[in-house]
Amino acid sequence: MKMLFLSLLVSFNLFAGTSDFKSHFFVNGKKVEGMKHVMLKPNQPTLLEMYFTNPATNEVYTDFKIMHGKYMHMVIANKDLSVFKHVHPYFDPTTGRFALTVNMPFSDPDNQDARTALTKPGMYMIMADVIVQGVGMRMDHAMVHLMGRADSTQLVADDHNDNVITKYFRRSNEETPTYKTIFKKHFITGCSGNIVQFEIEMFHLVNGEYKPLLDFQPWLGEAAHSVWISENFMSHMHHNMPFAHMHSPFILDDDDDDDNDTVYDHILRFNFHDEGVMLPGLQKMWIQFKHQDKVMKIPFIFDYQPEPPRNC
Ligand SMILES: [Cu+2]
Repeated sequence: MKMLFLSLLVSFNLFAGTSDFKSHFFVNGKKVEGMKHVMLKPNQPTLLEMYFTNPATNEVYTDFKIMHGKYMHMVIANKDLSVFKHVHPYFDPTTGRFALTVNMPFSDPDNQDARTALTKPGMYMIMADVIVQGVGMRMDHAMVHLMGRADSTQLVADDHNDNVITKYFRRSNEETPTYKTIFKKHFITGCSGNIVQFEIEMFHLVNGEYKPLLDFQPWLGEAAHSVWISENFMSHMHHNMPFAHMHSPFILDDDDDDDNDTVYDHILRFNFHDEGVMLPGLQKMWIQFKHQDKVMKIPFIFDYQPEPPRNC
């Protein structure tokens, strides 16, 4: 018998500037102060650097915990959510500094997004999360404006039928789609918010037939990662950022035949406990997984109308 492990509630909200944590963010050596943004030319090699201090002692934190295979996860998204990049700045333990030069090619497969991170004009939010040893998970963000004419695209919900979105995707080197996805979401309204569950069935075209996709390769320790951001997220950054980062773990074979099989389900499952963080309205969510040595990125756009939490 295979035992299905429900995905753990491995999700978190974005909060910045706590009493034990202050972030210092630099773009091309220039400090980004508070809510101000930095003006940049698109497509130029751009150095992003960060370090973090304890405001009580002014000490620089140098001890970080690896989470999902990396010391830092960074998401770069533009205002209309047409651009989403997920990269991993490099950590120098002697100085406590994290750095990544974007708009440059990397051979690192976990930084394949870096080459095209800041290319399209418009306003961007750069969001970084770390775990400081002995302090906990902390996040911060900085704003960057890429000069030029920014043509914004309106979010439009994906076609759906009874709340189910069926979408097809292709690999960048292919002409026609070879992936089929069936996206479902469920809400459970509780006392302190909503549990939002996403279930995404994955299929891959094999010999002209869509077969359940079972050969996910581990990417950053999980079967898949996802990031969910609400429309107009930039106008809400003074509060909790309407941003969720979720993971879908591998499902292990527990048939006790000691062959140490790992059985992969073709359904990705992501959970988020929304305590009023996400904004009602349109949402965009990207799932990322590694398949046939390429990290795939698949977006979904859907409506979300959370119920007010029950008083109990
Ligand atoms: Cu990451």
